Amino acid sequence: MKITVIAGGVGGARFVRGVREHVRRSAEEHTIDVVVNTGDDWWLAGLRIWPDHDSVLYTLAGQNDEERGWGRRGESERVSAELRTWGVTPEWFTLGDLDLGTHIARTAWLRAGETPTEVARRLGARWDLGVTLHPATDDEIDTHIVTPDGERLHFQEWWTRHRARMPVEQFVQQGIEAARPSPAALAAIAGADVILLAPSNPVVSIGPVLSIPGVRDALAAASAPIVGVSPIIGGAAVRGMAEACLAVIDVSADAGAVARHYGARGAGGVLDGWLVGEEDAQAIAGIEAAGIAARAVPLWMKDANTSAALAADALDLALTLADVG
Ligand code: FO1
Repeated sequence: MKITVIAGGVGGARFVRGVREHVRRSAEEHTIDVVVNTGDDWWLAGLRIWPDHDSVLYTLAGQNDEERGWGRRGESERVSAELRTWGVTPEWFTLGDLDLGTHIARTAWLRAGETPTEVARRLGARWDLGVTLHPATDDEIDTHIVTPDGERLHFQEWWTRHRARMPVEQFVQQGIEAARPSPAALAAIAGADVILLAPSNPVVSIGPVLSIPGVRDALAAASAPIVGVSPIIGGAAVRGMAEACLAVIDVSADAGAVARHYGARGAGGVLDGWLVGEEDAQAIAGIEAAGIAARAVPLWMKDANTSAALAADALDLALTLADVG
């Protein structure tokens, strides 16, 4: 079975790890393609940083810092101190020594003319990930926030320096109008037997992927059922600051509202099915009324078992929908 996951950062990485774990436990042949968000990406100290991609890469490689949720395990910060002293990186954004290795290699390949898709292939080849990572687009679509008084800030500054506390008028993906989905991302969507939306931030992780001209059409045309997993459990985001982001686009932080935000595929949206936490079972009626099949299952990904079980639940709903589709 060909599984394609649309994912962002930490929550997405954990979910993809669960899908891989489930697949490893099942006898059937599977491939897993991950279409990863590039809206978090930015240039810093002349290096191209891919936070969401690197979260998935390091997590699947077993090289991630599980506590911090980003960067490499066993990291040191000798060069980072020098970069700060030279003033090329700010106090509020740390590039660890091992992590710098990734950014320098990536930037060297990009400067040599390789596409982000090709660079992602090279980075992933170093470890036995069990999945293939595809940047959603080979174009730059860096997310910026626009404050109520019109000031523009890269998402990373808002997120890491201001911890999402600075008021936001709107999120914009800079350059989105001219962006196109990467050919690999389109192939992963068109060729999938099942498409899953990871429980990533709907606004700054899944949102930018869906805003790339052509992605929504590709999802609408996909023969695979599309099932998403709620990033909100019991009215609160599992990680990160999804509530702050949802408030900006006037979507309430609840499992049903996020499903309706994505919309039913039959009504111009992207979802056929949606998983909510057992705590949110009362949301199911409203989700089904919007034309989206829904189930309440355990959503907390505490370890390999719970992550694999969540993946199994998502695939099970997708296959049920494929049968009736
Ligand atoms: N997040 C922080 O809160 N502080 C940091 O200093 C920081 C550095 C960093 C370096 C590389 C990288 O790939 C991610 C990094 N992050 C940091 C996390 C990043 O801002 C977030 O993971 C995503 O952009 C949000 O999903």
